[in-house]
Amino acid sequence: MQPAKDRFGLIVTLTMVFTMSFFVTGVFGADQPEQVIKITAKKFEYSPNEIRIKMGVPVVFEFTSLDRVHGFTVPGLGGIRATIEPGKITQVRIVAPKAGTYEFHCDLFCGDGHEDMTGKIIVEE
Ligand SMILES: [Cu+2]
Repeated sequence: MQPAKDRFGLIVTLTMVFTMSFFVTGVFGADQPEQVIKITAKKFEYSPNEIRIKMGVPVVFEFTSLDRVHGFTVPGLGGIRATIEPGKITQVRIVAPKAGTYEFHCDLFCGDGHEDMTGKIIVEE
């Protein structure tokens, strides 16, 4: 019966180590400010239009418009969307669950060239 007891002890130890590592991550994670990525929108482009983020790490996109109202949507990431208005800061929080390249685009008609107002989010593991 000794081996079974040893196994139980091992499981308890592993559980404690996991619990503590989650706790420690939580404590230190709280002090870490979320990464803010500033993006400007204007006819008919976003700048930057290629954004690299890490999988599972929350980031905040902070949009401003330099001219008129624009939209922002990422169909591949649960249809996240926002309306970007001039003179305002619009924040969008993104946590990408999977690595890959996700296209985003303006979904509010902003003139001739609106269709070309696109960009991509590259999510790295
Ligand atoms: Cu547009």
